[in-house]
Amino acid sequence: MKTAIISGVTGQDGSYLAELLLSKGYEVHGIMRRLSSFASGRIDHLVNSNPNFHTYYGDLCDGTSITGIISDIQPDEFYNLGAMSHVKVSFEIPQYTLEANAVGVLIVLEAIRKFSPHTKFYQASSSEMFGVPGVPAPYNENTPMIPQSPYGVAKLAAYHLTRQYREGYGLFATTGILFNHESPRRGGTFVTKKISQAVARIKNGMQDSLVLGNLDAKRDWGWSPEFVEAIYLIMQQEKPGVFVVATGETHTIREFVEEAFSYVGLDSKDYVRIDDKYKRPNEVPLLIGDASSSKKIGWEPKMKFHEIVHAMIDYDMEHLNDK
Ligand code: NAP
Ligand code: G4F
Repeated sequence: MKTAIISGVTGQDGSYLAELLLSKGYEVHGIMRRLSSFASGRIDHLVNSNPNFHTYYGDLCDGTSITGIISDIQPDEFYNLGAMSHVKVSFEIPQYTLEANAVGVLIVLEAIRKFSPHTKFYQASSSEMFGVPGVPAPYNENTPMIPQSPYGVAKLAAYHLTRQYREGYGLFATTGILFNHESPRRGGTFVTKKISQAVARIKNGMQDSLVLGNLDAKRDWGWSPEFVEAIYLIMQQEKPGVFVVATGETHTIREFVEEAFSYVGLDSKDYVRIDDKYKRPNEVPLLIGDASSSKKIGWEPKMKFHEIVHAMIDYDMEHLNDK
């Protein structure tokens, strides 16, 4: 039985990846933070029912816990999905963002190097590492990376640490540069989920309006359950490297809003307001990916933009009273 550790197992991708690995016969060890309220809603169904799923308290900012878990389990694979993943919030807590998203990666890599060098390591890199306007699109692993947020800077540092441990120490340290990917499990403060939840609530008379920031930015939105399949494939390659995971299609936030409202028969102009508090000091105006590197290893996206919008709204319509 293969063993894997997932950091960030309580998150969107972590929960789908845990399901995928369990379905492939893995023993899965998830690292979760101790919080004062419950954050395990996405994995409760696994905790209670699957004997091959185990959880541990740990924090990427706490070397003792992470090093202890790695040296005890010495897994075949470590998927590093844990991160302070909100770009706007990273402007408000930049130091913590660097600690969790960059120093945290160093802690994991050092623990693997010292106590479990056979462990394959996957780093969750992000298209937010790109960001300069005027660079020819679509973006791939050779595109210049000049991030526009503390989040992007931290992810770029982690990207280079992963490369350096791969090249310097010969570790299987691999990475996927993933463009935005969504699902019903997306956190409620990311724009897609904020829109889909609001549309469901407005349609049912539970909310009057939706307040957003910049509607002109463009994002390449994919489907999280498909993107974790790419992550798994990247880890199964003979050699570690850099792989871009994207749909190759881009849409403005405005298009997402319009598609969402029109799906339930409403006009977005009647409900959407703009407030500068949701805008960022720096914005990445355009993201569109060239996923040739992932296509070469047999991965292709299937869910289309409008299907993603509709699936998220359908879910939120059915779960109106969920917290
Ligand atoms: P998410 O839903 O926000 O999940 C993030 C996970 O990281 C949560 O389980 C969170 O735990 C955990 N975490 C946060 N700080 C931590 C810390 N200090 N120590 C340990 N765990 C910590 O994010 P996601 O969408 O699943 O994304 C997964 C990874 O891919 C992240 O690294 C993200 O930056 C990266 N990424 C995401 C996208 C995307 O579009 N989704 C694109 C590119 C890259 P709590 O539940 O306790 O908060
Ligand atoms: O949904 P977002 O917050 O995602 P963002 O910033 O693109 O980051 C996500 O994707 C990255 C990959 O490219 C990941 F690495 C990262 O972890 C995260 O998953 O914002 C998308 C766009 C931005 O341009 C933002 O300015 O939507 C715009 N936006 C407009 N109004 C808003 C809002 N974003 C949020 N969160 N909330 C708004 O009210």
